[in-house]
Amino acid sequence: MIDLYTAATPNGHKVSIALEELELPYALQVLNLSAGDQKAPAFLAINPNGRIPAIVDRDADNFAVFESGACLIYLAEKTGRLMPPDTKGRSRVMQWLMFQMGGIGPMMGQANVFYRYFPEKIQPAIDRYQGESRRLFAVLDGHLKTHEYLAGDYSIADIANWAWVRTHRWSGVSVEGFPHLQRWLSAIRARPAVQRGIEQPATQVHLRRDGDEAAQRYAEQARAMVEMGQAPKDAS
Ligand SMILES: N[C@@H](CCC(=O)N[C@@H](CS)C(=O)NCC(=O)O)C(=O)O
Repeated sequence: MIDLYTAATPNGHKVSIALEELELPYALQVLNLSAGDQKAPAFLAINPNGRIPAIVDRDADNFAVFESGACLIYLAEKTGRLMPPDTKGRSRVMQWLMFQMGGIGPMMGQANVFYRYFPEKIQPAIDRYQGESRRLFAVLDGHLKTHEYLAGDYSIADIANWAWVRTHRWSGVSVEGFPHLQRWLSAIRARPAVQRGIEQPATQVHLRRDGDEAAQRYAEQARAMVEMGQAPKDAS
C-alpha cells in the first residue's frame, strides 16, 4: 500500500494518474494547502520542502519520496511500467519529464501566480510567464507532429506534461493553433485511468463549468497560500 499525500493540483494529479494507470493500491491523504497542512512537522518529516505531492511506500519500509517527478520515476521503476528499461528509451522519457519539471510546471505555475493570484497585476510578469508557457506548448506541438506520445510508448513523461497542459485555461494560455498538442490532450484524457486519477481528489474549480465568481473565490484561497509560502521561516 502506498500513501499519497496530495491535493487537487497538477503536481498531485500526476501521481494519482500514475497510481491509477499502474493499478497500485494507495491511500489518499488529502492536505488542505490553504490551511497550511503541508507545513506541519509530520508532513515536513516526509517532504522537507513542505509541498505536495509525496508518497510513502508502506511495502518498502515506509520509504518516502517527494518531488512529483521523483514519485513518477519511483513508481515506474517499482513496477517496470510506463518507462522503458533500455538506456536510450529511459533517457527519452527523462528528457520530456525534465522538460515538464523544469519548464512547463514552473512557467505555468508562475503564470498562475501572476495572472490569477497576485493582488497587483504586473503585466510584464504575466506576459513573460504566459509567453514562455506558450513557447513550450509550441515545442510539444512540434514534437507531437511526428510522435504519437512524447517518448516512445505512453509513459510517465506524458502523464507529467498532460497534468499541467490540460490546465492551460487557468494559466490564461491558449492551445489554439497547436493541433498535435490538442490531439494528444484528447487522447490522454480518454484513458479511464487518467479520468480516475484527476478525481483523486477532484479539481475544485472548472472555469467553463463554474464561472468567474467560483474562479475568483478559488484564486483568493490560492493567493493566501502563495503569501503564506513566501514567508520564510526565520533562520536559527
Ligand atoms: N517541484 C515540486 C513542486 C510542488 C508544488 O509546488 N506543489 C504545490 C501544489 S502544485 C504546493 O504544495 N503548494 C503549497 C505551498 O506552496 O505551500 C513537485 O513537482 O513536486
